[in-house]
Amino acid sequence: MPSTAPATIPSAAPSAAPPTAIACDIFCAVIDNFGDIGVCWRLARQLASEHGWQVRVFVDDLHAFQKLCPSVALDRARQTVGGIVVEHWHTPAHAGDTLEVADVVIEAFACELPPVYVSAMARRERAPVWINLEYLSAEDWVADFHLRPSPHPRYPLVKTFFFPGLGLGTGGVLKERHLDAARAAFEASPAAREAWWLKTVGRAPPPAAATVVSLFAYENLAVDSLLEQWRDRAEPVVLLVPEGRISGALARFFGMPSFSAGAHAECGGLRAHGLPFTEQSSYDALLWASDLNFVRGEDSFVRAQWAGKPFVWHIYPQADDAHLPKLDAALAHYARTLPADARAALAGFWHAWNGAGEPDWAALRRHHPALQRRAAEWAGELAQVGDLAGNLALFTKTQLK
Ligand code: TRH
Repeated sequence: MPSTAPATIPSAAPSAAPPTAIACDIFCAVIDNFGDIGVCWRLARQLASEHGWQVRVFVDDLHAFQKLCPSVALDRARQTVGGIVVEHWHTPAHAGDTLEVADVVIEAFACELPPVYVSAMARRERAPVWINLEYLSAEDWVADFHLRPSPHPRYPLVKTFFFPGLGLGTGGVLKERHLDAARAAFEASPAAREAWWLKTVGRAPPPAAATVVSLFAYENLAVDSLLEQWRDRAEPVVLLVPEGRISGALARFFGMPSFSAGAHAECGGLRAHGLPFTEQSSYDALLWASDLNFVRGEDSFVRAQWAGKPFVWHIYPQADDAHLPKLDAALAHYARTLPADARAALAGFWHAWNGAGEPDWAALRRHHPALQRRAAEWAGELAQVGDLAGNLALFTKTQLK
C-alpha cells in the first residue's frame, strides 16, 4: 500500500475512442446551481472512460461547468476536455457546427432538443437510441416508469424514459468502477488524510475527539440554531464549508464580512473553515475526510451515500412542497433497518434541515454509531441496483443490436 493515496478520483482521460465506438450526444440545460451539469459531466466521463464511448456534451452554461471543471474555456464554442467534446449550446436551436447525429442521444432532465437535430434523428438511416434521463427520485413509482418508451407524435422515433433511483428496477445512480478502491485507499492512509488537510484546509487534521462535518447546502433557516448548538456543546465540531449559498449565514454568525475560501473562525466548541469550491473529482475526498456530511440536490446526495458516512440531505425545494414525499421516500430506503430511536432522530433532523422543526444535534450524535453502521450497509445495498452508466450502456446495447 503506498503511503499516500490520491485524494482525487482520477478524471476520465479516455484513450482516443476507436472508430467503431458508440457515439453519444448528451444535451444539458442548466436550470440553476451545479447538479444538472454535475450529473451530465459525471455520466459523460464514465461513458467515455469505462465504456469507451465517444461522447459529446452540449451545455448551455459554461460558467457553471467551469466551476466543476476548471479546464473548460468560457470563450470556446467547441472544445475537447479529457477526451470529451464540449459544445457550447448557445441557443436552443443550436445543434453543433456540423449536424451529426450520434448513435445514442441523451436528453438530460427533459431539456428540449434542437428541432433541427430531432428532424435529423428521424432522417438518420438507423434511428438513434433516444434517452430522456430524468431526475433522481427514491419514490416507488419510479420503477414502474423506468424504461417506458414514448413514441414521437410525428417522427418514427421512440424516446425512452430512464429513471435514476435507489431501488431495484430503477436505473440506479452513478458510481465509477474505481470509487470504492479510491475511498478505501484514502481511508487507510493517515498520510493521505494529513496531506488533504494541509492542502485543503491549511491545517493539520483535528484530534479524533472532534467531529468533522462538511456543509454543502442551500440557504437554510435551521443553520443558526445548529451553529449555536455546535458552539455550546463540550464536544468539539470542526466544520468545513465549501464557499457557496450557505456561506453568508456563517459570515453573519461569526460577525465577519464574508466566509469564503480560506476563512477561519472559532467560537466555543465550534471551529469553522471556508474551503474553495473544488473540481468535481476532488469533492469526494471532502466527504471521506468528514464524519458527517451535509449535502444537497442530486449529485452530492449520491456521493454522500457512496462515502459510507452518515449524512443529512437538503433536498432541492420544489413548488407546493413536492419535494417532501421525495425526502421521505429516500429516508424509507436509507433508514430502513435502523433501530426505531435512531431512525426517529435521523428523520427528525432531515425534516428540520428541510424546514420542519428544530434540528437536534445531540440526538443525532447519540445515534452516530448506529448511523455509521447503517451508512456502510446502505452503500452495499445501493450497489445492488447497479451503476447508472453501466445500466444505461447495457440498455442501449440491446437497442443497437
Ligand atoms: O448544485 P445542486 O443544488 O444542483 C441541483 C440543481 O439545483 C438542479 O437544478 C436540481 O434539479 C438538482 O440539484 C436536483 O446540487 P448537486 O446536485 O449536489 O450538484 C452539486 C455538484 O457540485 C456535484 O456534482 C458536486 C459538485 N461539487 C464540486 O464539484 N465541488 C465542490 O466543492 C462542491 C461543494 C460540489
